[in-house]
Amino acid sequence: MNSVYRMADIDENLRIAGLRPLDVLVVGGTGAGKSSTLNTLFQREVAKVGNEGEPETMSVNSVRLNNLMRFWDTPGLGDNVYKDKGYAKELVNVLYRECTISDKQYGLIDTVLVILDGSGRDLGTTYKLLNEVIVPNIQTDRILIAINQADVAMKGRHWNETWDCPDNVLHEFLEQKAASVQSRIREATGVNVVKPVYYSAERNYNVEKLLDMIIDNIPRERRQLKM
Ligand SMILES: Nc1nc2c(ncn2[C@@H]2O[C@H](COP(=O)(O)OP(=O)(O)O)[C@@H](O)[C@H]2O)c(=O)[nH]1
Ligand SMILES: [Mg+2]
Repeated sequence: MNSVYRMADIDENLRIAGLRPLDVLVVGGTGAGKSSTLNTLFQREVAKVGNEGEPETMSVNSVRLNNLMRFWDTPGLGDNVYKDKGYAKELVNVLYRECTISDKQYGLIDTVLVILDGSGRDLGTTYKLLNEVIVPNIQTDRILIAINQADVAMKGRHWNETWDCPDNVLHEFLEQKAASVQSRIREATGVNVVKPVYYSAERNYNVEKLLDMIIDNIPRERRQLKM
């Protein structure tokens, strides 16, 4: 992804909100592809990618895409209960981190991007993360959902290797998956999220759609922590 992608739109949306940069917290289960997503967005290795169930991201790190957007990579949820408690605590800490602008305090994180592994069926970890950690600690219209690993959503079948994109069957499957994730999140958490984007960090497929979702949903105002 080009670091000047839709720069004027981002700039304009941030100006309306009085924000700069946009701070995006990236969360999700271990292995969903959070770090891979950042590497693809940045077109270089900004985050360590795990393998064989070995999570690589041990703490919260931030990287700037340009002077308008900053992403916060986090370790995953779902390794074990003990670590999950630590993870939840760390996320809550970040969600309550403050920044000072013109002598006023605001929440540092503007948007939470929840990444799902599109090849898995189990959404339980993500519902738990949303219900227990995210929803209680940030306004729900700041939560965005994205489905990664679109290339292996049907176990690698129906991926068109020539064009490096889904064929019609997989495309239809992904459309339905996005709609069903959206409605299941509504049922499980009560949150009306915008329709999730599906993409593949590994194949660099639809990654611009992921950025579009973030850019088009930039909050209209700074985040108040004390209400
Ligand atoms: N097939 C496929 N594999 C992916 C994709 N994104 C990430 N992976 C793989 O999933 C594993 C976990 O990725 P990682 O970015 O470390 O996940 P994280 O724990 O959420 O940060 C790695 O082996 C990646 O190569 C994708 O879009 N497609
Ligand atoms: Mg990671």
